[in-house]
Amino acid sequence: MSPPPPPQHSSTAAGAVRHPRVLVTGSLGQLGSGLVKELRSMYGNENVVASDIRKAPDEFMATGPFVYADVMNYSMLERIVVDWRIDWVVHYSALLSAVAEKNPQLALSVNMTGFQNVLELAKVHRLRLYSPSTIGAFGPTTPKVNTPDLTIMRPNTIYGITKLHMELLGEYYREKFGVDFRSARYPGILSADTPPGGGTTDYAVDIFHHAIRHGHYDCFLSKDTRLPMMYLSDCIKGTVDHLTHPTPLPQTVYNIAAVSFTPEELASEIRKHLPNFTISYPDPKNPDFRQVIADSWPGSLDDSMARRDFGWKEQYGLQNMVKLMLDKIQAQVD
Ligand code: AKB
Repeated sequence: MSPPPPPQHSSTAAGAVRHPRVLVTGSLGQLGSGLVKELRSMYGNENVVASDIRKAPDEFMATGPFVYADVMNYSMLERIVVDWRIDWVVHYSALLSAVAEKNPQLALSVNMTGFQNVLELAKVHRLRLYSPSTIGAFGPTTPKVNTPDLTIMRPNTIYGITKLHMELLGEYYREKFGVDFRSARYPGILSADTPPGGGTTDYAVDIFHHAIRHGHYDCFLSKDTRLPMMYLSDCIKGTVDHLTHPTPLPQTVYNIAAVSFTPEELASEIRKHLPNFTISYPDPKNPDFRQVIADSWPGSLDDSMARRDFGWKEQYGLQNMVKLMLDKIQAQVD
């Protein structure tokens, strides 16, 4: 690995400011690539080190540093933190709900050991650490409507269990060791450019590709499964605002959400643009394994604390999000 260039500075009325150096793990995933782009535009390409265990596409290599980082390997991570003089880590490496449920052992390693490693590094090297949680951290006994930040949390999926472990351990390190740990519970994220990676909410992205390419979608969830969702650019903005908030926030973990809908409501909105679009659902007697996961999650979140504490506010609701998704995917096909 070549040595990093000197830190980038920018001038302000008060003098020179050194930008934070940020390491993003899992940066080739649905969220990571957008966040890396945004942070590079804010802090300079050299100050944002993207990492993953796969080869990066050319645009990553062209705009800034990219390193191999196996989050299960503590000393490898520590070397990156030291060599690149990292100040903040955004930890995106994780197995999502559906993939985790198929491979619980791997989910325990990646989601729990990986998080424990970055948390310990944050303690030792005084790093700010942002790692997202999820609606999956709730469970079947959680109140389903307008679910608050603090409520019953008894997840029954391996994904949810690993994310609740993350929330609690991060909070413990914050209180016990003063680690600046921040987290938000993400809903399902929709984006046209980067595919989601094995979640239960992935139907809400797949549906657009199928609608445009085939005019039909075989949905794996039932027509009335209501889940909280958000457009990617809102998620990135909310994450950046949370990550960069200058003063300590009263809570460690916040709900953030934008819109809630069912597959049938999404299909109806798509039909306003593509009147011939059709959708089919599984036989209720033979549900997909992801139905059980979705049924254990809230249908809507109360995110008023995030709105109050770091100004969280979405730009996209169902109508403008559907239009944007269709326009973007249509442009990819043309
Ligand atoms: C998933 O479906 O697993 C994720 C999530 C809601 O955390 N998108």
